[in-house]
Amino acid sequence: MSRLIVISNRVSAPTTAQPAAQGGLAVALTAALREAEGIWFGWSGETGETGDLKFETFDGVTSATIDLPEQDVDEYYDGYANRTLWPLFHYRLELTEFEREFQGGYERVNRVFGEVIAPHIEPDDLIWIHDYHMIPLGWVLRQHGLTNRIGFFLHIPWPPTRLLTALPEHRRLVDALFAYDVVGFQTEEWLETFHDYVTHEMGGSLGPDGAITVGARTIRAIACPIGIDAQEFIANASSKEAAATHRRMIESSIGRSLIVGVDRLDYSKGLEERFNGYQRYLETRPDAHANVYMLQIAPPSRDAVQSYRDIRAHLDALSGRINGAFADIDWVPLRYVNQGFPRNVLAGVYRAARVGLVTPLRDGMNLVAKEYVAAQNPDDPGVLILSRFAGAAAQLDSALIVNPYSADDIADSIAKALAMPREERIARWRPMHENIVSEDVIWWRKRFTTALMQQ
Ligand code: GDG
Repeated sequence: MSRLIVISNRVSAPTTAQPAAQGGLAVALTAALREAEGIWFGWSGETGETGDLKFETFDGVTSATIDLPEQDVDEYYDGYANRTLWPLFHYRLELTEFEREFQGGYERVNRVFGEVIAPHIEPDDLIWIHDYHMIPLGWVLRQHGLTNRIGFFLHIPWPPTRLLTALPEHRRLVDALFAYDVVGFQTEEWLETFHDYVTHEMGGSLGPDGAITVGARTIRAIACPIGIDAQEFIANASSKEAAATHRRMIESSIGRSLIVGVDRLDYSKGLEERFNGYQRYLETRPDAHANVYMLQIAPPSRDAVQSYRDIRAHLDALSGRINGAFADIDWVPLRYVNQGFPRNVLAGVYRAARVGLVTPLRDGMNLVAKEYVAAQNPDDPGVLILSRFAGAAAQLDSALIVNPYSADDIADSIAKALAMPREERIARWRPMHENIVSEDVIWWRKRFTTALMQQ
């Protein structure tokens, strides 16, 4: 059996410092690495001289990391990845920064990764590279003479051609994708926008089974939606900790229905628009005040980047205004919490919530939507309100689908969700649950690696 090599910006395999794999992706890839005796390569998250790879084998899985000098972190990670590609690929041209140094740092770090990783690759290893931080890495590895099967999976949206062409050197970035054998996107929609670029900007042609030819090179591009570790999450939801959290939420809500949001603090998640939608609900339904409250969990992320500090300040002010305007002596309409919680606590929160509000402005997939569904009580499930612009909406189409830019649409959907009879809640929840169980993260991993092996 070939070994599996995973390469991503950060490694989330279990280590001595972090003994349990965190999150579905980590769990799925860790299981595959353990079976295939593979290695997970990436940045350690530490700043320092690059030096040699540090290997650690823990619980049957080997991870190998390097440190990066401060300049590389600034230009590659905070710069090109998070100030150029992330906003551009989430359709936020006005937040996108175009600096030549960022691109230089990005390509330099990808070259460094290639140099340090290539000597550890064996001829029949299957290589799977993840996400926008590492787009050129397959090409770099080819320059080192590797002829292995190499796949790339993009976790975020693929932007429309007219947006992507705003990126200086966009063609160079996309050309690099043609070093892979298989390129995976979260949804058919992102795959179609990729096709559009290839046919209009590169003169490429589309063939059967996802084949795409540009010049002499043919690759395969597929839609391969990521799932969650459904069994793990269902078990989480019935754990002791989840039950204790559930009780705590019910007690503290004194009979009011809970609406929950859980997101990294990121402008792509539509938090400001969500708060505005909730505010519209409170303004237009004064009779409902006694019956409802909202909890937004939003652990801060990427706070080295100014646009993230800005969104945080906006949300602080907005949540304060909403509570100032609507709170009563015994009721706070919005609990806004800037910290992370363990996964089984989250599962208990999801289960206690009558409504899951997931309203990103643009999202590759959105795993919170899937986790919310997985955590529900089958006999009395809550209602998922889901943005049409989340990749997850293609699979979870029996959710209440909303336009996240419309405060009225969000407000009306909250009202509809809270009034929804149990039979309708069950009828909407069941097909979503079936999808989450059948197309889980293991299914995703197998689908991608099978495509890669067949190529
Ligand atoms: C990218 C793409 C795509 C959140 N708060 C806490 C916590 N979380 C966990 C959630 C969920 C994960 O973080 C977030 O995943 P998302 O999919 O919602 O979003 P991104 O971080 O933007 O992920 C996205 C994903 O990659 C996978 O391909 O779906 O579109 O943007 O699992 O539960 N976890 C814990 N405490 C928290 O407070 N433990």
